[in-house]
Amino acid sequence: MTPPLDLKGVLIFRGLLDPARQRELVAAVRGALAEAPLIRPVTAWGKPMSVRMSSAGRVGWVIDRGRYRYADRHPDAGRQWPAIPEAALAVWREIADWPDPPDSMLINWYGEGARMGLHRDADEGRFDAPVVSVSLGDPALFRVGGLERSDPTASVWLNSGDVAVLGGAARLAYHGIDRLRFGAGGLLPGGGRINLTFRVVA
Ligand code: MD6
Ligand code: FE
Repeated sequence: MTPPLDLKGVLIFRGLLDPARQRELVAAVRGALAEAPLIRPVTAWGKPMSVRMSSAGRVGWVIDRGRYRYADRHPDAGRQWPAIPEAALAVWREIADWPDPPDSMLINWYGEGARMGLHRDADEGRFDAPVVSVSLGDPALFRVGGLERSDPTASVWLNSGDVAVLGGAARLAYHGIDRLRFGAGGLLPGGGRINLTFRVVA
């Protein structure tokens, strides 16, 4: 494997997933979304997010009346989340350097104009395990900073098949998605981007 790009401690494995694996993951994600439909979360500030979300696994990330937490049920469907697809677990095993499977796979869906503001992934209750992130579909401009929101940032375009790992000192680094090159990816008919993030949750 070619060594990863190191962006402020975030490791980026370019092109880790070939097109066949990307398509397999998209099909698996569509299967999960049939059981756990995408939601447009409303932030603590009352603003609907531009990214739509769902989850798979033991727990899923939700915004519940302005509070960010992991819930064992889909808020609308009221059912448990679907299992994390095997094709997705295989990526975690390959790259996470962690003995246990993740508890949750967050599914982020970006349509035209969607973005994600600078944030930290800090709702997991433990931060020793890495967060692993898979990009599928259109290229996205990924920004990484430090442990403080005001720290300087650096950016890189994430392409379909790239895998990013936020671990070690970078586990709680600020990061976000500034914009997409909508329709430039070719993987998803009609354009868009799927981001999968795997988390170990207390
Ligand atoms: C995205 N990613 O790529 C947003 N979080 O669409 C994240 O928010 C993220 O890439 C934790 C770890 C890696 C990530
Ligand atoms: Fe994140």
